[in-house]
Amino acid sequence: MSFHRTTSFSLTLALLALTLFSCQPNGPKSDNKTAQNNTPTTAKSDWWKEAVVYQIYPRSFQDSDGDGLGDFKGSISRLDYVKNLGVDMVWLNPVYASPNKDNGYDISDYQNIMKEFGTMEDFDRLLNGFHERKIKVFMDLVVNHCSNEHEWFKSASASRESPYYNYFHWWPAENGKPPYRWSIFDEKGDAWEYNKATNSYYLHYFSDYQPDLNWENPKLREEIYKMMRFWLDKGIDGFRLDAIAFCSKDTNWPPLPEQYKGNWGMYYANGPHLHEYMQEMNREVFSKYNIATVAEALGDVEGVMKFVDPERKELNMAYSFEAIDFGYLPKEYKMPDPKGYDLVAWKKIYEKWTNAFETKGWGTMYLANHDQPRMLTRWGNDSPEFRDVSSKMLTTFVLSMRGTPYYYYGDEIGMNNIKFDKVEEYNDIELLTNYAQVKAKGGDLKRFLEGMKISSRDNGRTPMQWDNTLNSGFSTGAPWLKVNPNYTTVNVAAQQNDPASNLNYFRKMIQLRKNTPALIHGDWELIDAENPDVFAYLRTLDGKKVAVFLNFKAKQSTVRTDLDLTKAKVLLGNYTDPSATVTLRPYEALVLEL
Ligand code: TEU
Repeated sequence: MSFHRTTSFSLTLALLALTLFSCQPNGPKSDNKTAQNNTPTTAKSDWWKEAVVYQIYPRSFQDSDGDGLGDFKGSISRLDYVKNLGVDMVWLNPVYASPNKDNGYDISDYQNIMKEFGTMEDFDRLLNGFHERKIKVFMDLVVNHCSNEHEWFKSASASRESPYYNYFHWWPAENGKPPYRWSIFDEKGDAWEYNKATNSYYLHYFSDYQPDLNWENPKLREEIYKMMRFWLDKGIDGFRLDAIAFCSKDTNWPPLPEQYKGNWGMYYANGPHLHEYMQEMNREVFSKYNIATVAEALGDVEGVMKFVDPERKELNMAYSFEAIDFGYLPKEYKMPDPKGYDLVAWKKIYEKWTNAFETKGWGTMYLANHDQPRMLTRWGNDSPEFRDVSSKMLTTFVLSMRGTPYYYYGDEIGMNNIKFDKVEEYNDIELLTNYAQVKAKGGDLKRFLEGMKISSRDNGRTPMQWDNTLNSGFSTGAPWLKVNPNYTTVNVAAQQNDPASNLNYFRKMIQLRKNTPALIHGDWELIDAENPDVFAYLRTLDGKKVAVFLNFKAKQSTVRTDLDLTKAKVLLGNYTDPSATVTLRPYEALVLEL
């Protein structure tokens, strides 16, 4: 008896201590601190496998103060909207202090908030608001590089004696010109930038405003882990690790291997210590929290598997680029092939990636994000006749594949590319760099801008279309990027109460995924793989079979299959009167229980 009393007394004390410890004056209480189960597993209980992720680009979601830029107070006013979508997790694009040369992907202070978005208190309220609605939050973390306005870089670039000099990669000028390295956002395409004060060159794989951090320095890594713990202790539920595949470098800077010429990103993405660092990060940080992590991972199936193979104890998920980068003409800046894309070849890419994670690891599924154009324009058909059905068809695709779906804000109402005519209308550093390069080479600028109408990143960054009032209800001031003029008809208010709308279709499709374990965990197998018009597959779990037929063309198309549809039940379709058939109307989507 007395033993029990003592035990319960100490338990009460322990609980009290724990409560006091985890109560932060400004922040929400951390609820992510259960130790991560690191045993190799493909267990069905890993919550992030069953989650639907909704990506919010806060700069374009909702403005509250009329400065034309989205902010936290604005996002807070839309919490119930997000809740009512039925999503489980939100990915927030970077919200840290930043001079915004690359819209937050150039961080000047990792533990502070971008002033345009609000304060840390506002962030805490937003995080709390999501948690109260049982929605988890992923932070986007950019640690391959920081901003040239970060205190570390300011100090490092002032003197070689700075304690932060070795937080970056330098090439001393007395050794001559540095060995060539390619930069994605540099007009000259040169990743080394000369710095007078230190008489050395610093490395930047992105723009010269984004110096690469030196991961080879253990002190830098420890700083990063400490900063990650700061956010996790606040209670955030995971990280999307931006450009993380680039963090390890071969600091002997050998000449680029011949096979990577023209595809240098792939070479940079597989540095010699990359996976040691990921394992260290897991040991030092991730393993201590019940969170989810996703890498922006370039590379082939084997390379990406290394991030997500549970036995390696690195990250949970990764997304890759092969399918999303498909269908562009080679040797041009994302110029879509005017002949369209080859659906059979595209399906094979999905087959390869989906099967790769069948027994080990876990995949992701997305058709758009802040680095991509709108999925409706790129992969569907945004003409007035087909925008509605083709948008719903793509939503069906994203939410019926194996792998955690990442769905981009605005796609649920069928937002499409704005297709700017003039370069002055764009904001994106990538486009402006590429434009300057084409111009410098005397290239065809008109052709470049035509291609950008389909592929530029700004197409996916225009403000959310809430209603048909001024600036789509996004802001009372001039928006930082133009609102798509079709907001007068394509908006949330117009779709909210219409049961046949895109928005309500998205909600239904989420519920269907949640109520149909075969859509989440089931085997995945292509049906009629060589069909040039239809993307069809079968999901099977414990004897339960669900077939998904997606017509990707603006014409009637037929699925060739031996599957018996006589007893099939339509679980969902994007036309008002769907029936279980192999003959599909333009862009028709059918989810059938067999
Ligand atoms: O993107 C990393 C990356 O590799 C990009 O170059 C990507 O391939 C490109 O945007 C496609 O057009 C991440 C972020 O997602 C992106 O927004 C940033 O601009 C970039 O890192 C630099 O931080």
